[in-house]
Amino acid sequence: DPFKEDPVRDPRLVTHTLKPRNAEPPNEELDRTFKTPNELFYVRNHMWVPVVEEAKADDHALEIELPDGETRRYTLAELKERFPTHKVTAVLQCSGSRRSDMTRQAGKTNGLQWGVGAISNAEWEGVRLADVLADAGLTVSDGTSSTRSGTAVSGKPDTNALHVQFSGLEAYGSSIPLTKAIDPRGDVLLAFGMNGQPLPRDHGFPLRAVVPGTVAARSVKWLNKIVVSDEESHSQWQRRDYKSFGPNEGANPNWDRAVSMQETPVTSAITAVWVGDCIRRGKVPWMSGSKLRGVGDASEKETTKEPVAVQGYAYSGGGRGIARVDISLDGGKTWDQAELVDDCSKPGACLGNKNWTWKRWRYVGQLPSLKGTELTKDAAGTKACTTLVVKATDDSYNSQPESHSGIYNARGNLATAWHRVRVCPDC
Ligand code: MTE
Ligand code: MO
Repeated sequence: DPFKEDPVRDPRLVTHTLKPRNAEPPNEELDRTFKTPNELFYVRNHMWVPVVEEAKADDHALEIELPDGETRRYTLAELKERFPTHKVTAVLQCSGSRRSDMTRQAGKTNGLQWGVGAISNAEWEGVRLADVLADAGLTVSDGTSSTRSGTAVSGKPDTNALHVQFSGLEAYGSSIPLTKAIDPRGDVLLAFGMNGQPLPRDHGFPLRAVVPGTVAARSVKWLNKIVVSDEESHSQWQRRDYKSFGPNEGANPNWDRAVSMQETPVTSAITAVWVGDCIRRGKVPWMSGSKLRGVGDASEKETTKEPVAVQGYAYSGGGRGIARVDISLDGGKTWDQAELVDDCSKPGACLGNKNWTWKRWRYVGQLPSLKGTELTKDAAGTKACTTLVVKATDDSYNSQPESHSGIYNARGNLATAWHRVRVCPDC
Protein backbone atom coordinates (compact mmCIF):
# COMPACT_ATOMS: atom_id res chain seq x y z
CA ASP A 1 0.00 0.00 0.00
CA PRO A 2 1.89 3.10 -1.20
CA PHE A 3 -0.50 5.25 0.88
CA LYS A 4 0.37 3.74 4.23
CA GLU A 5 2.84 6.54 5.02
CA ASP A 6 0.36 9.32 4.17
CA PRO A 7 0.08 11.94 6.94
CA VAL A 8 -2.73 12.14 9.49
CA ARG A 9 -5.25 14.79 8.42
CA ASP A 10 -7.56 17.23 10.17
CA PRO A 11 -10.96 15.56 10.68
CA ARG A 12 -12.77 18.79 9.71
CA LEU A 13 -11.66 18.44 6.07
CA VAL A 14 -14.41 17.24 3.72
CA THR A 15 -12.88 14.18 2.06
CA HIS A 16 -13.68 13.28 -1.53
CA THR A 17 -11.18 10.40 -1.84
CA LEU A 18 -8.81 8.89 0.72
CA LYS A 19 -6.30 7.15 -1.57
CA PRO A 20 -5.14 9.42 -3.06
CA ARG A 21 -6.17 12.05 -0.60
CA ASN A 22 -8.46 14.77 -1.95
CA ALA A 23 -10.23 17.05 0.49
CA GLU A 24 -11.57 20.58 0.89
CA PRO A 25 -12.17 22.70 3.98
CA PRO A 26 -15.76 22.96 5.22
CA ASN A 27 -17.35 26.17 3.87
CA GLU A 28 -17.52 27.84 7.29
CA GLU A 29 -13.73 27.47 7.69
CA LEU A 30 -12.66 28.12 4.10
CA ASP A 31 -12.54 31.92 4.20
CA ARG A 32 -13.25 32.57 7.87
CA THR A 33 -9.71 33.92 7.98
CA PHE A 34 -7.86 35.61 5.11
CA LYS A 35 -5.13 32.99 5.18
CA THR A 36 -6.44 29.45 5.29
CA PRO A 37 -4.85 27.56 8.22
CA ASN A 38 -2.39 24.91 6.96
CA GLU A 39 -4.33 22.00 8.39
CA LEU A 40 -7.49 23.15 6.55
CA PHE A 41 -5.92 24.12 3.20
CA TYR A 42 -7.49 22.00 0.45
CA VAL A 43 -5.51 18.91 -0.57
CA ARG A 44 -5.28 17.64 -4.14
CA ASN A 45 -3.02 14.61 -4.54
CA HIS A 46 -2.87 12.42 -7.65
CA MET A 47 -0.83 9.77 -5.88
CA TRP A 48 0.63 9.03 -2.46
CA VAL A 49 2.58 11.50 -0.37
CA PRO A 50 6.31 10.87 -0.87
CA VAL A 51 8.26 10.29 2.33
CA VAL A 52 11.09 12.71 3.06
CA GLU A 53 12.49 12.38 6.57
CA GLU A 54 12.52 15.67 8.43
CA ALA A 55 16.12 15.18 9.50
CA LYS A 56 17.16 14.73 5.86
CA ALA A 57 15.10 17.55 4.37
CA ASP A 58 18.11 19.82 3.87
CA ASP A 59 19.73 17.13 1.70
CA HIS A 60 16.70 17.01 -0.61
CA ALA A 61 18.09 17.64 -4.10
CA LEU A 62 16.69 19.70 -6.94
CA GLU A 63 18.18 19.03 -10.38
CA ILE A 64 17.98 21.72 -13.06
CA GLU A 65 18.48 20.99 -16.74
CA LEU A 66 19.01 23.85 -19.20
CA PRO A 67 18.12 23.93 -22.93
CA ASP A 68 21.73 23.11 -23.90
CA GLY A 69 21.60 19.95 -21.76
CA GLU A 70 23.79 21.33 -18.95
CA THR A 71 22.63 20.33 -15.49
CA ARG A 72 23.05 21.86 -12.05
CA ARG A 73 22.05 20.40 -8.71
CA TYR A 74 21.10 22.22 -5.52
CA THR A 75 20.29 20.75 -2.15
CA LEU A 76 17.54 22.47 -0.16
CA ALA A 77 20.25 23.71 2.25
CA GLU A 78 22.09 25.30 -0.70
CA LEU A 79 18.93 26.96 -2.00
CA LYS A 80 18.28 28.50 1.41
CA GLU A 81 21.88 29.60 1.82
CA ARG A 82 22.61 30.92 -1.64
CA PHE A 83 19.47 32.88 -2.51
CA PRO A 84 17.49 35.62 -0.78
CA THR A 85 14.27 34.42 0.78
CA HIS A 86 10.98 35.92 -0.42
CA LYS A 87 7.43 35.70 0.84
CA VAL A 88 4.36 35.81 -1.38
CA THR A 89 0.70 35.70 -0.32
CA ALA A 90 -1.14 33.70 -2.95
CA VAL A 91 -4.19 31.61 -3.60
CA LEU A 92 -3.92 28.14 -5.03
CA GLN A 93 -7.03 27.09 -6.91
CA CYS A 94 -7.66 23.73 -8.56
CA SER A 95 -9.24 23.90 -12.02
CA GLY A 96 -11.88 21.50 -10.65
CA SER A 97 -13.12 23.82 -7.92
CA ARG A 98 -16.93 24.21 -8.09
CA ARG A 99 -17.13 21.28 -10.53
CA SER A 100 -20.18 19.92 -8.66
CA ASP A 101 -22.01 23.14 -9.62
CA MET A 102 -21.38 22.50 -13.29
CA THR A 103 -22.59 18.91 -12.90
CA ARG A 104 -25.80 20.03 -11.18
CA GLN A 105 -26.55 22.69 -13.79
CA ALA A 106 -25.21 21.29 -17.03
CA GLY A 107 -24.78 17.52 -16.75
CA LYS A 108 -22.31 14.80 -15.87
CA THR A 109 -18.64 15.74 -15.58
CA ASN A 110 -15.62 13.50 -15.03
CA GLY A 111 -13.46 14.26 -12.02
CA LEU A 112 -13.68 14.94 -8.32
CA GLN A 113 -16.96 16.65 -7.48
CA TRP A 114 -15.49 19.58 -5.58
CA GLY A 115 -17.69 22.12 -3.84
CA VAL A 116 -16.58 25.75 -3.61
CA GLY A 117 -13.48 24.83 -1.58
CA ALA A 118 -10.75 23.58 -3.95
CA ILE A 119 -9.19 26.97 -3.33
CA SER A 120 -7.24 28.33 -0.37
CA ASN A 121 -4.95 31.25 0.43
CA ALA A 122 -1.54 31.19 2.18
CA GLU A 123 1.68 33.07 2.68
CA TRP A 124 4.45 31.11 0.97
CA GLU A 125 8.14 31.42 1.74
CA GLY A 126 10.95 30.37 -0.55
CA VAL A 127 13.48 31.45 -3.12
CA ARG A 128 12.69 32.97 -6.49
CA LEU A 129 12.72 30.54 -9.40
CA ALA A 130 14.11 33.37 -11.56
CA ASP A 131 17.13 33.75 -9.26
CA VAL A 132 17.82 30.03 -9.27
CA LEU A 133 17.54 29.69 -13.06
CA ALA A 134 19.92 32.63 -13.57
CA ASP A 135 22.41 31.13 -11.13
CA ALA A 136 22.16 27.79 -12.88
CA GLY A 137 23.36 29.52 -16.04
CA LEU A 138 20.21 30.14 -18.05
CA THR A 139 20.71 32.89 -20.59
CA VAL A 140 17.90 33.88 -22.90
CA SER A 141 17.10 36.49 -25.48
CA ASP A 142 15.91 39.84 -24.19
CA GLY A 143 12.70 39.54 -26.17
CA THR A 144 13.34 42.39 -28.58
CA SER A 145 13.91 39.99 -31.47
CA SER A 146 11.65 37.18 -30.31
CA THR A 147 9.60 35.28 -32.81
CA ARG A 148 7.56 33.02 -30.49
CA SER A 149 8.76 30.12 -32.58
CA GLY A 150 12.35 29.27 -31.91
CA THR A 151 15.78 30.80 -31.81
CA ALA A 152 16.04 34.54 -31.57
CA VAL A 153 18.32 36.54 -33.85
CA SER A 154 20.85 36.84 -31.03
CA GLY A 155 21.46 33.08 -31.28
CA LYS A 156 20.21 32.55 -27.74
CA PRO A 157 17.03 30.52 -27.19
CA ASP A 158 13.87 32.59 -27.64
CA THR A 159 12.42 33.31 -24.21
CA ASN A 160 8.88 33.24 -25.58
CA ALA A 161 9.28 29.73 -26.95
CA LEU A 162 10.59 28.04 -23.80
CA HIS A 163 8.86 26.23 -20.94
CA VAL A 164 9.88 25.34 -17.41
CA GLN A 165 8.93 21.75 -16.67
CA PHE A 166 8.56 20.74 -13.03
CA SER A 167 8.46 17.20 -11.67
CA GLY A 168 7.81 15.84 -8.22
CA LEU A 169 9.12 12.81 -6.31
CA GLU A 170 6.06 10.66 -7.09
CA ALA A 171 6.34 11.47 -10.85
CA TYR A 172 3.62 14.11 -11.15
CA GLY A 173 4.71 16.85 -13.51
CA SER A 174 3.61 19.92 -15.46
CA SER A 175 5.07 23.12 -16.91
CA ILE A 176 4.72 26.89 -17.18
CA PRO A 177 5.95 29.30 -19.85
CA LEU A 178 9.47 30.61 -19.17
CA THR A 179 8.11 34.16 -19.45
CA LYS A 180 6.11 33.59 -16.25
CA ALA A 181 9.03 31.85 -14.53
CA ILE A 182 11.45 34.75 -15.03
CA ASP A 183 9.00 37.67 -14.87
CA PRO A 184 10.40 39.86 -12.08
CA ARG A 185 6.78 40.71 -11.15
CA GLY A 186 5.65 37.10 -11.50
CA ASP A 187 6.59 35.99 -7.96
CA VAL A 188 7.15 32.31 -8.83
CA LEU A 189 8.69 30.64 -5.79
CA LEU A 190 10.43 27.42 -4.94
CA ALA A 191 8.73 27.31 -1.56
CA PHE A 192 9.70 25.57 1.66
CA GLY A 193 7.47 27.53 4.06
CA MET A 194 3.70 27.98 4.36
CA ASN A 195 2.05 30.44 6.77
CA GLY A 196 5.21 30.65 8.87
CA GLN A 197 5.67 26.88 9.19
CA PRO A 198 7.63 24.33 7.18
CA LEU A 199 5.56 23.02 4.24
CA PRO A 200 3.23 20.31 5.54
CA ARG A 201 3.73 16.90 3.90
CA ASP A 202 0.41 17.08 2.03
CA HIS A 203 1.44 20.40 0.49
CA GLY A 204 4.83 19.33 -0.83
CA PHE A 205 7.36 18.95 1.99
CA PRO A 206 10.16 19.78 1.70
CA LEU A 207 9.96 21.83 -1.55
CA ARG A 208 7.27 22.85 -4.04
CA ALA A 209 6.75 25.29 -6.86
CA VAL A 210 4.26 28.07 -6.15
CA VAL A 211 3.06 29.76 -9.35
CA PRO A 212 0.77 32.61 -8.28
CA GLY A 213 -2.17 33.50 -10.52
CA THR A 214 -1.86 30.20 -12.41
CA VAL A 215 -3.98 27.07 -12.12
CA ALA A 216 -2.64 25.13 -9.11
CA ALA A 217 -1.85 22.06 -11.23
CA ARG A 218 1.37 23.89 -12.17
CA SER A 219 2.47 24.36 -8.54
CA VAL A 220 4.25 21.02 -8.40
CA LYS A 221 4.75 19.53 -4.94
CA TRP A 222 7.70 17.44 -3.68
CA LEU A 223 9.70 19.17 -6.41
CA ASN A 224 12.94 17.43 -7.40
CA LYS A 225 13.51 18.28 -11.05
CA ILE A 226 13.24 21.30 -13.35
CA VAL A 227 13.87 21.15 -17.10
CA VAL A 228 13.97 24.26 -19.27
CA SER A 229 12.89 23.11 -22.71
CA ASP A 230 11.36 24.20 -25.99
CA GLU A 231 8.53 21.78 -25.22
CA GLU A 232 5.84 21.75 -22.57
CA SER A 233 5.91 18.91 -20.02
CA HIS A 234 4.94 15.62 -21.66
CA SER A 235 2.84 14.57 -18.67
CA GLN A 236 -0.86 13.84 -19.04
CA TRP A 237 -1.48 16.68 -16.58
CA GLN A 238 0.01 19.13 -19.06
CA ARG A 239 -1.17 17.62 -22.33
CA ARG A 240 -4.63 16.37 -21.37
CA ASP A 241 -6.26 16.78 -17.98
CA TYR A 242 -5.78 20.49 -17.41
CA LYS A 243 -7.21 21.72 -20.67
CA SER A 244 -10.76 22.77 -21.42
CA PHE A 245 -12.90 22.12 -24.49
CA GLY A 246 -16.18 23.12 -26.07
CA PRO A 247 -19.51 21.83 -24.75
CA ASN A 248 -19.77 19.44 -27.72
CA GLU A 249 -16.25 18.00 -27.70
CA GLY A 250 -16.91 15.17 -25.25
CA ALA A 251 -14.65 13.15 -22.97
CA ASN A 252 -12.14 12.20 -25.63
CA PRO A 253 -11.45 15.40 -27.56
CA ASN A 254 -8.56 16.23 -29.85
CA TRP A 255 -6.27 16.95 -26.91
CA ASP A 256 -3.58 18.75 -28.88
CA ARG A 257 -5.98 21.34 -30.15
CA ALA A 258 -6.45 23.10 -26.80
CA VAL A 259 -3.87 25.16 -24.97
CA SER A 260 -2.89 24.06 -21.49
CA MET A 261 -4.47 26.04 -18.67
CA GLN A 262 -2.24 28.65 -17.12
CA GLU A 263 -3.83 31.90 -15.84
CA THR A 264 -7.36 31.31 -14.60
CA PRO A 265 -10.57 33.32 -15.12
CA VAL A 266 -12.50 35.30 -12.52
CA THR A 267 -14.75 33.41 -10.11
CA SER A 268 -16.59 33.88 -6.83
CA ALA A 269 -18.63 31.89 -4.34
CA ILE A 270 -20.96 32.23 -1.40
CA THR A 271 -19.53 30.41 1.62
CA ALA A 272 -22.07 31.29 4.34
CA VAL A 273 -25.59 32.67 4.68
CA TRP A 274 -27.46 33.71 7.82
CA VAL A 275 -31.13 34.66 7.88
CA GLY A 276 -33.56 36.26 10.33
CA ASP A 277 -33.25 35.11 13.93
CA CYS A 278 -29.76 33.69 13.32
CA ILE A 279 -28.62 37.24 12.80
CA ARG A 280 -30.62 38.70 15.69
CA ARG A 281 -29.07 36.05 17.95
CA GLY A 282 -25.62 37.28 16.93
CA LYS A 283 -24.49 34.22 14.99
CA VAL A 284 -22.68 36.21 12.30
CA PRO A 285 -19.04 36.36 13.44
CA TRP A 286 -18.26 39.65 11.64
CA MET A 287 -21.45 41.43 12.69
CA SER A 288 -21.77 42.95 16.11
CA GLY A 289 -22.86 46.04 18.01
CA SER A 290 -24.07 48.86 15.83
CA LYS A 291 -24.40 46.72 12.72
CA LEU A 292 -26.55 44.21 14.57
CA ARG A 293 -28.88 46.92 15.89
CA GLY A 294 -31.42 47.91 13.30
CA VAL A 295 -31.33 44.52 11.64
CA GLY A 296 -34.74 42.94 11.45
CA ASP A 297 -36.56 45.32 13.78
CA ALA A 298 -40.34 45.20 14.29
CA SER A 299 -41.29 47.38 11.35
CA GLU A 300 -39.31 45.17 9.01
CA LYS A 301 -41.03 42.13 10.44
CA GLU A 302 -44.44 43.65 9.73
CA THR A 303 -43.52 43.95 6.11
CA THR A 304 -42.34 40.34 6.31
CA LYS A 305 -38.81 41.30 5.34
CA GLU A 306 -36.10 39.11 6.78
CA PRO A 307 -32.51 40.26 7.31
CA VAL A 308 -29.90 38.24 5.48
CA ALA A 309 -26.12 38.22 5.90
CA VAL A 310 -23.90 36.63 3.29
CA GLN A 311 -20.15 36.08 2.95
CA GLY A 312 -17.82 34.59 0.38
CA TYR A 313 -14.74 35.05 -1.75
CA ALA A 314 -13.86 36.31 -5.23
CA TYR A 315 -10.66 35.59 -7.12
CA SER A 316 -9.13 36.09 -10.55
CA GLY A 317 -5.94 34.63 -12.01
CA GLY A 318 -3.01 36.39 -13.64
CA GLY A 319 -2.59 38.84 -10.76
CA ARG A 320 -5.81 40.64 -11.69
CA GLY A 321 -7.57 42.22 -8.75
CA ILE A 322 -11.26 42.08 -7.92
CA ALA A 323 -12.98 45.30 -8.90
CA ARG A 324 -16.52 44.55 -7.75
CA VAL A 325 -18.74 41.84 -6.33
CA ASP A 326 -22.45 41.91 -7.24
CA ILE A 327 -25.03 40.08 -5.19
CA SER A 328 -28.68 39.32 -5.85
CA LEU A 329 -31.23 38.15 -3.27
CA ASP A 330 -33.91 37.35 -5.84
CA GLY A 331 -32.29 34.93 -8.26
CA GLY A 332 -30.62 37.59 -10.39
CA LYS A 333 -33.45 40.08 -11.00
CA THR A 334 -32.07 42.87 -8.85
CA TRP A 335 -28.50 43.49 -7.72
CA ASP A 336 -26.48 45.29 -5.09
CA GLN A 337 -22.75 45.46 -4.35
CA ALA A 338 -21.08 43.51 -1.56
CA GLU A 339 -18.53 45.10 0.75
CA LEU A 340 -14.98 43.97 -0.05
CA VAL A 341 -13.06 43.05 3.09
CA ASP A 342 -9.90 45.11 3.51
CA ASP A 343 -7.40 42.31 4.12
CA CYS A 344 -4.45 43.86 2.31
CA SER A 345 -3.98 47.41 3.57
CA LYS A 346 -1.93 46.49 6.65
CA PRO A 347 1.77 46.52 5.73
CA GLY A 348 2.99 43.01 5.00
CA ALA A 349 -0.50 41.50 4.96
CA CYS A 350 -0.46 40.69 1.23
CA LEU A 351 3.03 40.14 -0.10
CA GLY A 352 3.87 40.06 -3.79
CA ASN A 353 3.85 42.26 -6.86
CA LYS A 354 0.29 41.64 -8.03
CA ASN A 355 -3.12 40.60 -6.76
CA TRP A 356 -2.39 36.95 -6.07
CA THR A 357 -4.80 36.64 -3.13
CA TRP A 358 -8.53 36.28 -3.00
CA LYS A 359 -10.85 39.09 -1.98
CA ARG A 360 -13.26 38.19 0.80
CA TRP A 361 -16.62 39.97 0.72
CA ARG A 362 -19.66 40.45 2.95
CA TYR A 363 -23.19 41.65 2.48
CA VAL A 364 -26.09 42.53 4.74
CA GLY A 365 -29.53 43.09 3.25
CA GLN A 366 -33.15 42.06 3.43
CA LEU A 367 -34.70 39.12 1.69
CA PRO A 368 -37.51 39.95 -0.70
CA SER A 369 -40.96 39.84 0.86
CA LEU A 370 -41.95 36.35 1.92
CA LYS A 371 -45.27 36.95 0.24
CA GLY A 372 -43.60 38.18 -2.90
CA THR A 373 -43.85 36.37 -6.16
CA GLU A 374 -40.04 36.08 -6.37
CA LEU A 375 -40.19 33.32 -3.81
CA THR A 376 -40.91 29.76 -4.77
CA LYS A 377 -41.93 26.80 -2.65
CA ASP A 378 -39.20 24.29 -1.79
CA ALA A 379 -39.43 20.58 -2.52
CA ALA A 380 -41.49 19.83 0.58
CA GLY A 381 -43.85 22.65 -0.39
CA THR A 382 -43.87 24.00 3.11
CA LYS A 383 -41.43 26.91 2.99
CA ALA A 384 -40.89 29.85 0.75
CA CYS A 385 -37.36 29.95 -0.68
CA THR A 386 -35.25 32.31 -2.72
CA THR A 387 -31.99 32.04 -4.60
CA LEU A 388 -28.98 34.16 -3.71
CA VAL A 389 -26.56 34.82 -6.56
CA VAL A 390 -23.02 36.21 -6.58
CA LYS A 391 -20.81 37.26 -9.47
CA ALA A 392 -17.50 39.11 -9.51
CA THR A 393 -15.76 41.43 -11.96
CA ASP A 394 -11.98 41.67 -12.09
CA ASP A 395 -9.91 44.75 -12.82
CA SER A 396 -9.76 43.91 -16.54
CA TYR A 397 -13.58 43.98 -16.45
CA ASN A 398 -13.80 40.26 -17.04
CA SER A 399 -16.94 38.85 -15.48
CA GLN A 400 -18.41 35.39 -14.87
CA PRO A 401 -20.77 33.63 -17.27
CA GLU A 402 -24.40 33.47 -16.16
CA SER A 403 -24.76 29.71 -16.36
CA HIS A 404 -22.64 26.60 -16.71
CA SER A 405 -24.37 25.32 -19.82
CA GLY A 406 -22.39 27.56 -22.18
CA ILE A 407 -19.04 26.68 -20.60
CA TYR A 408 -19.85 23.01 -20.03
CA ASN A 409 -16.91 20.69 -20.73
CA ALA A 410 -16.83 16.97 -20.06
CA ARG A 411 -13.92 17.30 -17.60
CA GLY A 412 -15.79 19.93 -15.61
CA ASN A 413 -12.85 22.32 -15.60
CA LEU A 414 -13.14 26.02 -14.72
CA ALA A 415 -16.70 25.97 -13.42
CA THR A 416 -16.89 29.73 -12.94
CA ALA A 417 -20.55 30.59 -13.61
CA TRP A 418 -22.51 32.85 -11.24
CA HIS A 419 -22.74 31.03 -7.91
CA ARG A 420 -26.29 30.38 -6.77
CA VAL A 421 -27.40 29.28 -3.31
CA ARG A 422 -31.01 28.47 -2.50
CA VAL A 423 -32.13 29.77 0.86
CA CYS A 424 -35.32 28.99 2.77
CA PRO A 425 -35.57 31.86 5.24
CA ASP A 426 -36.44 29.89 8.31
CA CYS A 427 -32.98 29.67 9.82
N1 MTE B 1 2.25 18.09 -7.34
C1 MTE B 1 2.51 16.80 -7.21
N2 MTE B 1 3.80 16.39 -7.09
N3 MTE B 1 1.52 15.86 -7.19
C2 MTE B 1 0.19 16.23 -7.33
O1 MTE B 1 -0.68 15.36 -7.30
N4 MTE B 1 -1.40 18.08 -7.70
C3 MTE B 1 -1.53 19.39 -8.35
C4 MTE B 1 -0.59 20.40 -7.72
N5 MTE B 1 0.74 19.86 -7.59
C5 MTE B 1 -0.11 17.61 -7.50
C6 MTE B 1 0.97 18.53 -7.47
C7 MTE B 1 -2.88 19.92 -8.34
S1 MTE B 1 -3.95 19.41 -9.55
C8 MTE B 1 -3.26 20.89 -7.45
S2 MTE B 1 -4.82 21.57 -7.52
C9 MTE B 1 -2.33 21.38 -6.41
O2 MTE B 1 -1.08 20.70 -6.44
C10 MTE B 1 -2.92 21.22 -5.03
O3 MTE B 1 -2.06 21.73 -4.06
P1 MTE B 1 -2.41 21.52 -2.52
O4 MTE B 1 -2.69 20.06 -2.29
O5 MTE B 1 -1.24 22.02 -1.76
O6 MTE B 1 -3.65 22.34 -2.26
MO1 MO C 1 -5.87 20.61 -9.36
